[in-house]
Amino acid sequence: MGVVEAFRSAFGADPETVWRAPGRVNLIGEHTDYNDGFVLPFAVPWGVSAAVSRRDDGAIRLLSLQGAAEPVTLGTHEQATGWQRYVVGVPATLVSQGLGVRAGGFDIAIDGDVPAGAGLSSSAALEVAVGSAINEIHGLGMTPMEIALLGQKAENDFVGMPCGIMDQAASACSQEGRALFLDCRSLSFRQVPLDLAAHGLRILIIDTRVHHELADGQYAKRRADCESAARKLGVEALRDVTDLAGALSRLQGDERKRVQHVVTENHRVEALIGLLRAGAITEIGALLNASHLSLRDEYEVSSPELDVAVEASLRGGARGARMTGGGFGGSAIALVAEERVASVRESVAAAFAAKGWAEPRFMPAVPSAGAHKIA
Ligand code: GAF
Repeated sequence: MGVVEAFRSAFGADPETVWRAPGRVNLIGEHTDYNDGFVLPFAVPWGVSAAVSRRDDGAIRLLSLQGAAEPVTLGTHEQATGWQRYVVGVPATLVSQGLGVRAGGFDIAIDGDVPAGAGLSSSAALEVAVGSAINEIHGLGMTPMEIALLGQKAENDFVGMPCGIMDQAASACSQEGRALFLDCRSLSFRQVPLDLAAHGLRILIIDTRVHHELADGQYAKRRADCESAARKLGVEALRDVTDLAGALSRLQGDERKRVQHVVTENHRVEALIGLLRAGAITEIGALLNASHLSLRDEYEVSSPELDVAVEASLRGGARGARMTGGGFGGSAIALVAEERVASVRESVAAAFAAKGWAEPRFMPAVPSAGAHKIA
């Protein structure tokens, strides 16, 4: 059953609107977004559809096609649990910003096909799909970037995850066939053509199927390390460090390592953009590899499974590979010539089997459209 039929059978009427918003992978620029830096994500073909109508009584009724057969009714946003928080956080944030939307007051049906636990930002897809639908039916006139900011604030304030803007921006603003080059300080962005097929290339997502539970606290800790280092260096954000050697000489321990990663990662994003602009996409592999080593050794957010996925991809003939997203599990990406895809998959599968780990899942990452209305 599709999301419109499910909405109709649960709520007895057609939805006012239906929006679909995608998940993302990040090509490069990891843990730079909350340091006012640069990122280069793109939307993936999997996403979340949200069918939405207003209600007059202030209640919110929620149905997930991947959840219980019956909708839940929430009197207030505080009653939301689990995935529901990402949904109700969006109207609750609009209310808290005084944008004239009543708390609750919606019927919402959700249908998602982002592979669960793969680190492909199903939460951002959920926020952006719901935000886009509410924006339309309330006539709020928000831009896609404003909807992304709304989703980020909902996740920060109502879910308690201090994420940056990358995932929601990728979901809201991406275009098919392009990556999104985003300056996370000014929020200006450019759509960068990523014609993999024309160069005989694929980006393979390797889902390790592992998510280490320490992830959430560690994300906040990385962010706090960066903010503390920026204060010590007297800069607004690590984006503003221009003398890396000088900065490193003034820091110690974790903060020193975090700064090393963030500053060099920003340079890698710009270098990769330069190669794409020169039509040299086949040459970006070394930057992907360097990004992974920096995330593993300086930022310390990789995991044994991600490291094995990257190393085995390279042994199998990938041109480059790295973990993607927040880390501590989830997915890696590998840039692979079409004729090497089978050998990369075999190499990674064999390496996982040798460790006694469950077989990883492989998916082609095709740069896809950002949020759009589907009904
Ligand atoms: C997660 C966050 F949600 C993003 O904002 C970003 O910081 C990413 O980790 C790391 O680059 O996906």
